[in-house]
Amino acid sequence: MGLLTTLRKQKLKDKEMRLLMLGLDNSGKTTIVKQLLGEDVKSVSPTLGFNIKTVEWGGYKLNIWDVGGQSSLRPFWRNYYEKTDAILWVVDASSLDRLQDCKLELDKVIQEDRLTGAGLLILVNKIDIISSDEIRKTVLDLVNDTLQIDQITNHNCKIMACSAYTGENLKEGLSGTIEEIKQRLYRFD
Ligand SMILES: Nc1nc2c(ncn2[C@@H]2O[C@H](COP(=O)(O)OP(=O)(O)OP(=O)(O)O)[C@@H](O)[C@H]2O)c(=O)[nH]1
Ligand SMILES: [Mg+2]
Repeated sequence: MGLLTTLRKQKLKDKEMRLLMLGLDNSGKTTIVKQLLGEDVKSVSPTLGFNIKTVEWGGYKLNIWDVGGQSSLRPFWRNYYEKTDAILWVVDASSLDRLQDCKLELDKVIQEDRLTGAGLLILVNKIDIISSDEIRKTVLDLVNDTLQIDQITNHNCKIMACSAYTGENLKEGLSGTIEEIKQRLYRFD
């Protein structure tokens, strides 16, 4: 039996998924993981390397790789691509002036061969700072247009506004991505 077949069989047995969380620094990646783990969301500091956290999700083990997003750390992102089932790309709704930078980085990531086939969930985080539904929609449209989501064809891409502070939309957003991974990887269960 080849190594890849063995790895796949082990993965099926363990019911594991590997989620890679990326995005510019300060967008809220670590805070999102804390919210998912039920930890205190108000005590975070910039990630200088990476953290791996495991979240139980309906009988599945989600291994979430949370990687620091500062520009000096971005060249290291490629070290984490292997065997990724989905990319969680976090956008900062309070820092829309950085959207072009965000687009440049996202483009590099989605063109990576090693990430081909991985799902892509764009989480527009910190939506709690905007209470008006109309402005929220305007922000989502702006992110959608600037990141040119419609033109992403090599990944199954979804976009969702969320808040790591309140937890709003976080589980709903993730569940779609997890269902999509299940159908791809575990369809013979
Ligand atoms: N208002 C609001 N602030 C948030 C939210 N999520 C994160 N923050 C704040 O944004 C800042 C950055 O959060 P982090 O989780 O450290 O961001 P990060 O993306 O992990 O940053 P790096 O590790 O440097 O890549 C912190 O001050 C958080 O408290 C949110 O949903 N709403
Ligand atoms: Mg972090």
